[in-house]
Amino acid sequence: MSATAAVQRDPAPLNRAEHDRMANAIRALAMDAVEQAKSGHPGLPMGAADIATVLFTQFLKFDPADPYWPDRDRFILSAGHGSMLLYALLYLLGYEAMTIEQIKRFRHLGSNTPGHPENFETPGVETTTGPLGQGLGNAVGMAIAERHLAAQFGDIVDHHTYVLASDGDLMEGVSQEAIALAGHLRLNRLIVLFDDNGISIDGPLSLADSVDQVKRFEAAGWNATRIDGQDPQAIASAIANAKKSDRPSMIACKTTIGFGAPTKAGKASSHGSPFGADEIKGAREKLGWAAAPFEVPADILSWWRGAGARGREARKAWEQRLAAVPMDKRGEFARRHNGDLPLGFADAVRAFKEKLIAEPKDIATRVASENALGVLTAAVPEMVGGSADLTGSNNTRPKGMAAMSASDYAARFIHYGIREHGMAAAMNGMALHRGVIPYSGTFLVFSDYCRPSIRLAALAGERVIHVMTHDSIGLGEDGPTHQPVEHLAALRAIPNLLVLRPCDPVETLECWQIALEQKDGPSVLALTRQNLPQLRQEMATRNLCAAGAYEIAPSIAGQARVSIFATGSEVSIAVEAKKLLDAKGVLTRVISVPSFELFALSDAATRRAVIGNAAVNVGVEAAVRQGWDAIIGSDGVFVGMTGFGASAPYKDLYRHFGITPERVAEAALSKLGT
Ligand SMILES: Cc1ncc(C[n+]2csc(CCOP(=O)(O)OP(=O)(O)O)c2C)c(N)n1
Ligand SMILES: [Mg+2]
Repeated sequence: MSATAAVQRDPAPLNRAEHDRMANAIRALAMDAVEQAKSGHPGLPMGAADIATVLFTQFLKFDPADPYWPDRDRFILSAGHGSMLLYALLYLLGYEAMTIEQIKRFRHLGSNTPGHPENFETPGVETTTGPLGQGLGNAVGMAIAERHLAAQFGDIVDHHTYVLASDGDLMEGVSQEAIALAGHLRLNRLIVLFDDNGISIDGPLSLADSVDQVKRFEAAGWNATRIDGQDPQAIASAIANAKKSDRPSMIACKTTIGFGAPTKAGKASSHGSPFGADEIKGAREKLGWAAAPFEVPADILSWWRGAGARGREARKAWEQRLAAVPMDKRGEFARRHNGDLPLGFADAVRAFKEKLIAEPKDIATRVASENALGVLTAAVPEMVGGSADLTGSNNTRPKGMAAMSASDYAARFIHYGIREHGMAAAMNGMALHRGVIPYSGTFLVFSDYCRPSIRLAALAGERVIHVMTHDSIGLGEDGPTHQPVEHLAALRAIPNLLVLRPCDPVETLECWQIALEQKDGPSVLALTRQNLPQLRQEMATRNLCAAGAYEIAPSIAGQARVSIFATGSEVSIAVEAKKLLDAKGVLTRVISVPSFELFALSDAATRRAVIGNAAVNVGVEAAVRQGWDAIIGSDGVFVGMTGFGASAPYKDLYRHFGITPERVAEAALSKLGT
């Protein structure tokens, strides 16, 4: 039997000696790369090498020749610190981009082997992990996307999502949200391999944890089991069973961190630092690994490459299945997978904008968003909405949108439950899976509960859209616990995140258009609870919000002495203030600033023209000043919040905190010295 044929027996286990040598190749590469980089985490790759070898040689459906094949199984290394496990696998399996040179340059600038896995750097890496728990949350979203698309497209979508999760992943709170959601939706294509090594950085897990993880998963509706994670037969039969389950599965694989290291195995000291020459020498002896650093014996490499070639047939078979799908459906699948919006999208936006102009309405922007969603979700069938138990408040469920459940995966609205973090992490996974555009709903103040996932969406360049309503003291009586004041500034601080705060129904539609067209990054739509006047009453085919800032109310004659910049609900206050100032002969203009980020992207001349050269610049936003100086200058006047809000009807709050047209006009006049 040839070496290649040996690994093509599927899913029968390899013989033990072959298995051990293949797993040891991972261990050796991990030790060597960490040693050379003088930093990194050898413990996890060494402990989990047996799990990975069984999964990748016998079960995982993938093809290194086409890393983005839509129907591949997804493998998520949630414990991103174990990145060398993944890089070793990609190299051994024959992913072209993962050369031994890249492994040698682990953790160095410009390599595709960064400290923690980044999907945008490395073909074969499905998501960006490192912050523990996020990968597990992403995987739930991928498993949702898989079931959803399978329900819509049939057997051209038919794959599993596997996760390798560590103690840390399961200790993080977000894992509870993810697990509960997956169990509830009975995502049986989701299989979590728990690297149950009982060790974290501080030492044995017993220092800080005594949860029975198997019982915990079972309580959430999973199929869960415990095995010896160093025994390839046990691993293979547990995965085979999990694939038959009607629920998501968790396999607690008892492993030894740093397996093979003579003095550090089983200890926290193997977690996150190079072993040193002596320990590596001892490990090589113990594992029977005689090859030089970064060398993999030819027979072992060819077994691995054989395992890498295993999925080619499956991909070809899939291509045939796809070819048999009627052309329009196939085209639709490809469009969604590529992330291109439907051809009719721009027309749908324009037609709806004309309608908004023809029938102006003084409504809250959250209601304007619901109205826009009615049109947009009809035009863009890949939009999958949701809310973290605030559906009626966030207005994210347009009429007629059915709720997803274990018996209806084709439905497009997800009741995420009170799980903002799990929701945001799952949305990242949905976007990375491709084929869906997820949008969510919660209150803006709870963006804090989503923030770690929003940050990763921004880093990884994922199109997820967060609808965040109740975006200021304007929410009123619920009081300061629910009134965001620093959140706009905090979100604007995240690179590659668009923060969009529209002022009326037309801007709301434009902001939705921007968010949907933003293929390589996330957006937050900050929307009001309270009604606002419709300020935009003239048709503009162009998306005015796309400039980030534009003059919404020009000076009535000649040069303005005051420029008022405002966002969202404060734009109408600015327009009222302008009337007061104009009446006093102080010519004023108003600039709506729906997005600081987009404005910052405009060229300097455009920015200068929009900012203008009035004697006084005033900024108005019911939030803290941080970030505003870039627009109004450090000598600009800011009317907003300086601390937390209060509980009262919203009009009383605006008066109480001095965010009124009168106060804005006074502030401008006093700065003018008149
Ligand atoms: C949210 C988050 N907090 C802290 C860390 C830093 N950190 C990296 S690994 C780790 C825990 C290591 O334990 P475990 O998850 O069991 O991994 P193992 O040591 O077994 O490989 C911690 C605290 C992190 N990566 N993410
Ligand atoms: Mg551990």
